[in-house]
Amino acid sequence: MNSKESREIQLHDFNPGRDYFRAEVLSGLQKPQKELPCKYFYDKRGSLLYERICALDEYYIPRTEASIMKTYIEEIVELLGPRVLLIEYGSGNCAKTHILLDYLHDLAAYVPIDISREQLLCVTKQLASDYPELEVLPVCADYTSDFELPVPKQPSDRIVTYFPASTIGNFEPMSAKRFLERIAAVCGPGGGLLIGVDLKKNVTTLHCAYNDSLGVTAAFNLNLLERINRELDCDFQLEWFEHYAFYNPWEGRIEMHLVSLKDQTVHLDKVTIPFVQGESIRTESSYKFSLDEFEQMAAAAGFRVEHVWTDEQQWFSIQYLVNAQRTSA
Ligand code: AVJ
Repeated sequence: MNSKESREIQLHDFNPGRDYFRAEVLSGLQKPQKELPCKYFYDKRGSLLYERICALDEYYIPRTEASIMKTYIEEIVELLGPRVLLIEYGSGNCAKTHILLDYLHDLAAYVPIDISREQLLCVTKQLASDYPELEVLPVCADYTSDFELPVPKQPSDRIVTYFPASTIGNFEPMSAKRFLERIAAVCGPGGGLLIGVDLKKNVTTLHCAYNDSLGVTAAFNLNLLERINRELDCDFQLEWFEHYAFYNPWEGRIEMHLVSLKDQTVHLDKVTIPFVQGESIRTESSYKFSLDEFEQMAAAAGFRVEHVWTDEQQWFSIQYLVNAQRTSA
């Protein structure tokens, strides 16, 4: 067996499966404010549409985060230290991770976690050829639910968790705190969390970022209904729903909705779900933070903010959080 074969990628699969998907969709559509979990955006087509969103001028997050990472990469890897076990939540196409993998010295192993199995397998194969010496341990899971982390062959000096792209903004505040607490437990006393946090800014920029002129975000949003029709045998008529995203200043979040353009009913299994004209399904929240707000949320979850890097306009931040018990690095 040659070395290529021995590096066959073993996927640690905790994907919750269709029944869990059906149950979450049914309970969301029966709430007074109908809602659908945004994690289900990322089927094969959804992941491709998200990549297209990341290339849009209006959607400033990826390029701003990448520019901060490129500017401060030496400082960042200095702070993370050697022989790190890097665990990434929501690795997606790993485009953001390459710069870390290039600079982090003698990485013990890399654990990409994502709910999109196809993309995870394809990305992991690419990583195996880009970084032949690196042990890559992919985990297909809904990281908001329970799953087991794989154990790398090599020992590591510390665990660094990586959560870029301000996906933390998709959690409601209490769930965000609970999720950060779970990550703090994974990091342990000597570890840390490198996280991307989108900051509050002028509303026009935010509005345009989620209502791009090419309609890619609208397609990304509507694709969720197409997926539910295909995988759960539902009968949403997509032409009778419209993408609607706005900034909610009271909550400090972007809200994405699908608005029903007429009175209609949708059927899932034997359940009939009525919609009145103008009624919406909330499909995503994207909270935007001030540095103080995020520091307070991190502290409530047992983290201390060790360092913050931002772009000149303070539109976005990359933050390194360490266990609050730990005295400074
Ligand atoms: C990557 C999940 C953070 O909330 O901005 C992009 C997803 N939604 N355009 C975000 C998204 C609409 C994005 N996250």
